[in-house]
Amino acid sequence: MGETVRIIGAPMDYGANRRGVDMGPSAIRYAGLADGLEEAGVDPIDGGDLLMPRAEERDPDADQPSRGNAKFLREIADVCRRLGDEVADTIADGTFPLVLGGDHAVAIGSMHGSSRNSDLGAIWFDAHADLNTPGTSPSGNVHGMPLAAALGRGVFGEMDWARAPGIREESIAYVGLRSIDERERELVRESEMTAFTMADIDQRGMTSVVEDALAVATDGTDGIHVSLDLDWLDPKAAPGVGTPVRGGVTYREAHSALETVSRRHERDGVLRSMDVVEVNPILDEANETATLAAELTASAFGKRIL
Ligand code: B3U
Ligand code: MN
Ligand code: MN
Repeated sequence: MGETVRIIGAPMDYGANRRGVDMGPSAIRYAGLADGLEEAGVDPIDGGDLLMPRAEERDPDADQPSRGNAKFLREIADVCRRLGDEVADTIADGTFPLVLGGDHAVAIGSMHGSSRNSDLGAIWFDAHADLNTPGTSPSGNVHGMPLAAALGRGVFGEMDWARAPGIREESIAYVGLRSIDERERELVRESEMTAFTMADIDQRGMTSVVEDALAVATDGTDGIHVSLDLDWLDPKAAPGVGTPVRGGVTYREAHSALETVSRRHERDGVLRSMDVVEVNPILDEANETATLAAELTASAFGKRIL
């Protein structure tokens, strides 16, 4: 057996504007995640789910940051702190943390935990830039802000601790961007991150783009975090997400991307942590999106056709 992968469920939907992503971990497990990982040659263990307070019992506007709007900030801060500890403990045990969301705000916890004792690059597979702050967000939904929080941008009040200790902007690469807010566009342009949009994938092909993204994220770092938001895919392949955006990557392109990551991992052991987020079974067709999420995760860990 190869490496041991610890599955950590983070059934959180406080960061999303639609309820349902809290069922993501359950749907991805049901879709055969553990079997797929075994077929990929890794040893999966299930760490269960983090406990979540119910949103119905909470006030979304309690503890707003002094500037801006970030709904359920107190709850998200609490979950991400606990998740960060769990991710850090998992790595300290010599085990690989695989975080199942939940909305993309869970990445605040995984990146914090994963970068506590090492320099970490990141690849962000997403339709969205997730670089809003409480001051720029049009929605107040924290799932549009995890990269800002992890980079220490903006004022997050209750969650100002969230800056990921070992992550630098220049070690982050986006792949597949296609939906960016007006003010966010400037933030991305002015940042030191590398942004590969859908247009780059159209022109150059997925494999070459992901190889470049890997070069960015591994340059001068100890390893990388991969964050896979299922809305990265075209809604035809992944209909069960909270914020579908048309014109996304195809089923084959997605597998090709994660296989490219796994080839690099086999060679250099670069992968440190991963999250798979934004699966919403309520909006799905026959658990199709969770099934794809499980398959893509197996591809990332080396499952091959032949
Ligand atoms: N950029 C928008 C929409 C959004 C971001 N991430 C998702 N949706 N999933 C926002 O609300 O920040
Ligand atoms: Mn996202
Ligand atoms: Mn997204």
